[in-house]
Amino acid sequence: MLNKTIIGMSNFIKNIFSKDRNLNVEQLIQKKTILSFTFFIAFAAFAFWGWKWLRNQPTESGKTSVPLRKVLNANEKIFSGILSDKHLAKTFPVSKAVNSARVNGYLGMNNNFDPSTWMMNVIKATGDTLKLNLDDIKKLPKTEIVFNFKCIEGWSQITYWGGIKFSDFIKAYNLDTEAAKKFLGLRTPDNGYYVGIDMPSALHPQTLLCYELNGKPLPMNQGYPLRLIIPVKYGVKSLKRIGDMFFSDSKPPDYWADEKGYDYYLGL
Ligand SMILES: Nc1nc2c(c(=O)[nH]1)N[C@H]1C(S)=C(S)[C@@H](COP(=O)(O)O)O[C@H]1N2
Ligand SMILES: [Mo]
Repeated sequence: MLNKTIIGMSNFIKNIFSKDRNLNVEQLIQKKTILSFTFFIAFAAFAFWGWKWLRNQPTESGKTSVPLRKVLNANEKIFSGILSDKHLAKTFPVSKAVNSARVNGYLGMNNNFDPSTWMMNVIKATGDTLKLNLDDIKKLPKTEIVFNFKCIEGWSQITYWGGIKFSDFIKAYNLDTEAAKKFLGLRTPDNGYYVGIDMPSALHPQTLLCYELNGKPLPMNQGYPLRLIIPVKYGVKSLKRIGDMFFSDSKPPDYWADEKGYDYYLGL
């Protein structure tokens, strides 16, 4: 009995290493089955090991692991170049826009805000600050856009906005030195919400400093008196109620990228 088993086993092993042509159909099927099973187990073990390895890698301030972050950063590089700054977002006739646009996100929109004293602080490269009120903004040619506003949470809405082109604003206030930096930083007056935007996307012809929704002044909870509208990015980047604006070559703090590890660019 034991002998039989040993002979059986040794034949079995021998068959695995035999050339196919020396085997009968049954032995051949057995060999192929064993081999594919072995490869399957080896692959699964390898994948599991890889996954364990990835999970045990250090994280940058407790978020995405470093190797994964490297891949995401590489993706960012590729997509921040291809998307956002080159193409135009699709636009629609005003009749397609919703009458009451959804309100989403209240960070930095605190109730103590006093609109009568609002000014936008444009912090220049030299360090001095240009203070502008809404009339200074409204002096520039008005641009309107109707586009599909997309939130990263999964909803989208065709909405109708009015304001000035960010690129016109840069020209009108001689901010070329500032616009030569790599990033634009924005924050609310209370610093409760903040975003960073790559300069090519900020200068994109559809990016607006926006003061109107549906032909009327922005409602309070949609960023009165002035917000960003940047159709080539997800909604998170369209900061409501601009307080400060600054320019830098390094990535400005960005609420969702810093807090949740979201992609920094969020281009569409
Ligand atoms: N100040 C401020 N701006 C903000 C947010 C926020 O929480 N606070 N949320 C962002 C997100 S996630 C989206 S989708 C849009 C929503 O703009 P809406 O309220 O006009 O729909 O605003 C963006 N700008
Ligand atoms: Mo959003």
